[in-house]
Amino acid sequence: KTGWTGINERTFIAVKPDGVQRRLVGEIIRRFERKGFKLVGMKFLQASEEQLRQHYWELRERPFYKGLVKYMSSGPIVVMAWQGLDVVKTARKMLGETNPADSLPGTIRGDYGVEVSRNVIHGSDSVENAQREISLWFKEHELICWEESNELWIY
Ligand code: FUP
Repeated sequence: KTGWTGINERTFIAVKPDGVQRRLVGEIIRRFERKGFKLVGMKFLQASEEQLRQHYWELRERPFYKGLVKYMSSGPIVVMAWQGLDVVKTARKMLGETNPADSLPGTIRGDYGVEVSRNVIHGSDSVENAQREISLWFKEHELICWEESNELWIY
């Protein structure tokens, strides 16, 4: 578990099909970059229902589960792993509440969402779930541990 909390904490973020179709991918990446978090994994893919059933396993008894899996597999998504101090909790703040109607302006769902079932973005709700979700969506070699170069890029 060492290395997963503190400054090297990681969270799993996904731009949902509505977010991709509404061209919000760049805006979402921009917010995480400007906040200061580090991108350590990213893929564009159309997920299978099976993968989504695993991802949302904890919600399997909920009435919206079937529809959620269908919608999430209905089009491409962008899956990302972001790293930084307290990133799980901070990312949840940046996302807003599950229901966009309860989300303050300034949050991603507050600024871009309307409906709970089309809420633009997913973010892990705990460090444990972040670990589980990152290993569900990424192979080990797809996560890049990179450091800033001390080369000068501007002349
Ligand atoms: P969150 O952690 O904010 O993603 O919220 P949940 O894990 O409770 O729900 C997962 C997803 O299920 C939400 F992003 C949207 C969907 N959902 C509904 O469609 N209806 C609901 O009443 C609650 C959640």
